[in-house]
Amino acid sequence: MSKTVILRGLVGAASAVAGAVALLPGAAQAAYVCPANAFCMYKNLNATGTVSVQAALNTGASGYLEDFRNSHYSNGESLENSVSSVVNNTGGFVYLYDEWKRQGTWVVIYPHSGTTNLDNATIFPPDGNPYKGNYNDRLTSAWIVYR
Ligand SMILES: [Ca+2]
Repeated sequence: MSKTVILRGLVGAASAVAGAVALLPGAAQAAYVCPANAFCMYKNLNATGTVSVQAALNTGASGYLEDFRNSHYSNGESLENSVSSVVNNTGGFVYLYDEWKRQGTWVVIYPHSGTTNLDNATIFPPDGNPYKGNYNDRLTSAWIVYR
């Protein structure tokens, strides 16, 4: 390999590193703000961390996601068993489930309710009375319903 080729390679690598750094969010960068009329799911509490704004839950009409294994955050990670907070800026009721296909226990997120952390939620069992519990990192399906 000639000296010229090696130098070109080094310059290319340096440019790639500079480009990657420019794309990385800064540590102090504000969390993604969920837009008006949108429903957003966040990996961390208090509407922080990587975010997911799923098309099926953001049409302005009722819709659902049956299996979070097929859905992802903006950084590419799976939603399955990892959502910690949600923001509901829509006029719909959002039902969040801990099993696929809207099965198992569920949590209700009321219309225009802003940020909800799932670590201290009111959980509804399929039968019996609702209770307070930890729903953090448990979501696997969701349903938005406009009444
Ligand atoms: Ca989480």
